Amino acid sequence: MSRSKYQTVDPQAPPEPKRVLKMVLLVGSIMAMAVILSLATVLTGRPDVAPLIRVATIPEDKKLSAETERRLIIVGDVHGQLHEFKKLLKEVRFDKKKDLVVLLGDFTTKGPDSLDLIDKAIDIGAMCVRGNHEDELVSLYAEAHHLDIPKTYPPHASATTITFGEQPTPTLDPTPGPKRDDDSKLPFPDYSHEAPNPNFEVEVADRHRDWPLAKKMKKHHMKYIQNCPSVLELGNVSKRGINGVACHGGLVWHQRDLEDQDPEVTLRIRGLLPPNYMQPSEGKDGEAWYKYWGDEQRRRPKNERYQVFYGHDASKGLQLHKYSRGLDSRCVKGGELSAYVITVDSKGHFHEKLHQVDCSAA
Ligand SMILES: [Mn+2]
Repeated sequence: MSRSKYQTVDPQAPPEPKRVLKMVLLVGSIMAMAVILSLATVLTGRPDVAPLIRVATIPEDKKLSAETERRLIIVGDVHGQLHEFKKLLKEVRFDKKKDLVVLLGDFTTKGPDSLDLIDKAIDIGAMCVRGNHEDELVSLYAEAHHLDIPKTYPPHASATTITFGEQPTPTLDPTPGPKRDDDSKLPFPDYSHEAPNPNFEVEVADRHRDWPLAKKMKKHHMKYIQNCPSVLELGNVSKRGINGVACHGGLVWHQRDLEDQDPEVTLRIRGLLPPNYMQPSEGKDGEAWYKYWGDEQRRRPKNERYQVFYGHDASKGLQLHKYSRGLDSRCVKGGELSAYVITVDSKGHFHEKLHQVDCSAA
């Protein structure tokens, strides 16, 4: 056999045994490498951290319905108080088969059982919005796993409005940040380089406190938090055609489109500053955002009005107004845990009821 014979291969001819062996070895080693790589990913628990979703809508089959007798159970800041959360579910006679629970953010940190609370939320199919404390956990988790801190999806990008429950397509490059020499020497990350919204203080003490929690978080806990948008549309919540919307802090009245609301603001706002009350504040200065929100809704056609369900403002406590329902009633500080339950009957009438459980018992 001359050498030249190998250079003109007849495609119809059966492959040489040696060539087949080579191919098998090549394919085999590629497959083995892929298995090793994915095993390493599983073992190290290497997470994907996706950007914050601005606006999501609850799926049609989870919206309020007279036929299915589904109820919307909206719960204020739980802060890892699993015991009280279970008590509240019992109090409202939660039915996993038909009811939908929506968590208004800050369901983690401060209290004793943050990760078990997330597991419970997953188990009962609860939906959520991201609180400032979950937002902080995302950045701590990214830091703990040497990932870049994910950005927010830009407004009106195709990926921003998704049906809740779908995993968003991460646009973050999951390339790890610089590896530290010895992870055990890292007491907590250095945040001095961060320049957040100047109106919002960086809660350094909170970050020190929550660093161990972020390191304990498993991939599925992070995935749950990542699926909590900054704003969640709840569908029709009143006979007058008013839509419900959930967010942790609040909304600014002068942004008509929900996608134009700044997520940094919706997670943290408490007040609006003079002179024009468009400038948000997280502190106690200025006027409550919801006063301006209410006035703005009255100026809009009824089908363009929103009733906002929110948490975050423990110092003001329970705040029930026509176009805003503040449900942070200080459970983690020994107050109450609140749930707002909405139902619709066969005549199309909506019913609302507030339920609370005491959080002061040891
Ligand atoms: Mn908060």
